[in-house]
Amino acid sequence: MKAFIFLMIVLVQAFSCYSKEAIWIDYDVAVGKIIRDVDDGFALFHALESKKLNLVGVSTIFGNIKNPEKMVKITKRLLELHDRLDIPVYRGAYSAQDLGVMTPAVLGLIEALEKQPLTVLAMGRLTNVASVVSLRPDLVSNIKELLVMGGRQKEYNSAVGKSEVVFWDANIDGDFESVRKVIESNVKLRMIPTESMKKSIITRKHLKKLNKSFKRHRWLARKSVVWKKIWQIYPRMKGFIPWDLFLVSYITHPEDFSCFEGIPTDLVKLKNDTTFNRSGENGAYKYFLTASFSLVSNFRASYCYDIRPTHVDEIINSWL
Ligand SMILES: [Ca+2]
Repeated sequence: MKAFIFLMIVLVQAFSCYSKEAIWIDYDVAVGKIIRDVDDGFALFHALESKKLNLVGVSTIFGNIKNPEKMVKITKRLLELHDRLDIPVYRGAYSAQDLGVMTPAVLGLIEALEKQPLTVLAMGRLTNVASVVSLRPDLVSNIKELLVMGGRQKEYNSAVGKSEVVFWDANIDGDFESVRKVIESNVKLRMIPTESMKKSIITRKHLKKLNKSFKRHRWLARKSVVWKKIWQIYPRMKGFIPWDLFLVSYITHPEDFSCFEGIPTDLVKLKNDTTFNRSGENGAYKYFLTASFSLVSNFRASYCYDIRPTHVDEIINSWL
């Protein structure tokens, strides 16, 4: 009888694992570091909180912090808070120069894709992912979909907040060569850009809720206070956009997103209208990852342009 019950438990666990969406997160987490974005932290939290997802692995990439090894440490802290240190974490590229280098992140993702199809969520520069599709093009078909935080429409100006900041697309601008490799791999690509997120912010109300919840939620709320204050000063908003969170929440709540499917997509030189000059001189022409039905391109992708206003409330409530 005991053996029968044990077998049933194993079968139920195996079934629940296979019925969940298998995902891989590649990110530049910085939550907990002073004056650094907390969004990758919110994304990992949602991946761990949701019962719909099976997080197969996590890899890190230069970006919010230069050293991806430090991000491995932060990730382990976040996994520990959820009692999920069983999930493997791999160090990725130190810079765009690592394109094509077999880092632990690249090897980890290759081995995971050899075992099963995965939805890959790219929340930082695309260097790790571009290395995988370059070194092992045979595995592109095992990437169910690649979600990227970035991109824009040709005709669209995505100014944010009362300061009307046009953010630079850090994940794209930080490594154009990798973006090019990814597009040319013909991977099934979905962009979740700033345009869709402009009204979806984490406010005091959300942090208060988290502060009344479990220890891990209180930790995240505490680490987000300074970041929220920065956004109040600039770009003058009541809260902050939790950018990367929406890659994970698209998988759990796709009905909340409005998207174009099969839209022509490419790296296109357009006039630089970003507020900061880090991605090229303002007014000069620079590359943007662009989606537009008026574009002539061999490549097609999906592009999400709006998120339901109640979405952030729903996601935070789903954790509690
Ligand atoms: Ca990120």
